Order: sequence, then structure tokens, then C-alpha cells
Amino acid sequence: MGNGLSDRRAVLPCLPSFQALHIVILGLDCAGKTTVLYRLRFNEFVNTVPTKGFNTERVRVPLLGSGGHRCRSASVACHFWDVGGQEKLRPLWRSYTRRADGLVFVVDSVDAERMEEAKTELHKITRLHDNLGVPVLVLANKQDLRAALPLAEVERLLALGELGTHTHTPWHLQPACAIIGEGLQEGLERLHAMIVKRRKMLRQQKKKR
Ligand code: G3D
Ligand code: MG
Repeated sequence: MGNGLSDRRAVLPCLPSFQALHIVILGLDCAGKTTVLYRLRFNEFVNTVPTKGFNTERVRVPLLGSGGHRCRSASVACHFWDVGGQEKLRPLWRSYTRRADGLVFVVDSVDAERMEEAKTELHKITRLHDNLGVPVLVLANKQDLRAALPLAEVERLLALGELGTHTHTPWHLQPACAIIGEGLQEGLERLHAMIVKRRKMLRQQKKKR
């Protein structure tokens, strides 16, 4: 089973590349970030090796109109940055997120032991001045595994509720299985909707000034 992204991509109209959204994929090492990136890019599972620096790909993501979205035949160009999640690489995250339109934060739903560490990193990056209010898609990855924590537990352990109250960060928690692509389409549509909403709000604020 796949997510069918590339089949749909082929028949969708092209948008100019300057409209590409800058989306940064973050999370602890081994969460599945690179698997997400290559699943989006190639629509197939690609065996990964630990990311030493970053991987980047431009992908046209179809907007199929789920979740109440009205856009039925559009797609959006996304420039994804997948940045290494090892502890020594995490200080680099802020350079990649500086001009981000949205963040994808990937967590290994089985790794209960490191959920606290993931929470700390997620809250740290969203509190940075440049990232205040930048929408976050949290992917609760590896939901195919029996030991995966339920979504409500992931939400509690990551204290996602605090994102909205402390930093006004719009977020969406999406169950996913990156190796088969499940949940990625839905998650990205929600992220896109949050980005569009934020841009509109920023435009209105600017007009009022
Ligand atoms: P990272 O880029 O966040 O460090 P990777 O993580 O994408 O390199 O993935 C780390 C490991 O998790 C890989 O296995 C990968 O196949 C696996 N993985 C990624 N997503 C999923 C998923 O949804 N389900 C399951 N079961 N495994 C997943 P290896 O064995 O190469 O370490
Ligand atoms: Mg990686």
C-alpha cells in the first residue's frame, strides 16, 4: 500500500517554484525523518542511513481537499529540509528553521523513553523568536508497530496543549507510518491549511498597522 502521491502529482497543475513552501523536518535521531522525506519524494520506501548533515528535496504535494479544505485540483510545491536529529546536530536546527513556513516534527511512537527528550526539543525550537507562531505538524510515526503509544498519550507526553498557550503555535498531531506513507498526505494538508491561515492573519495584521 502506498500513498499514491506521485500518481496524483503527475496530473496536477504546476505552480511557479517561487511559491514553494519552506518546510523543515525535525525530530530526534531514528524517529523516521529521512524515511518521511524519501517517501514523499519517491513515493516508495528508501533504506536510510543516519543523517550527518541534512537532506533536501523539492516535492509537489497534491491538495486533495480532505479535512474540509475546498481546494480540489491544486497542488503545492514544498521545499523540504530534513535535518539530522543527533544531539550534536540539534544546535543547527535553528539555522534551517529561520525562514520556515512550517515545521514537521517526527516522533517515534514506540520510543516512550525518549518522549521527554522529544518534548524538550520541540518546545525549545517553537519558542525561538523566528519560529513563534510557525505551524507544526507532529507526526506520531511508526504506528504500524504494536508497541506504538496511542495518539492521546503522545499528545500528553509532548505537552502539545502548551504549544498553543505558550507560543501561539498552531499544531496538528497526525498518526503516521512513514515506511508505507500512511498519514503523510492528511498531515501535510493540515499543515498547508495552517500555513495559509497564518499568512492571512499576518496580512490582516499588517494592513491594520
Ligand atoms: P531519522 O532520519 O529520523 O534518523 P530514519 O530516521 O528515517 O533514518 O529511520 C530510522 C529507522 O526507523 C529506519 O530503520 C526506518 O526504516 C525506520 N522507520 C521509519 N519510519 C518507520 C515506520 O513508520 N515504521 C517502522 N516500523 N519503522 C520506521 P533502520 O532499521 O534502517 O534503522
Ligand atoms: Mg535521517
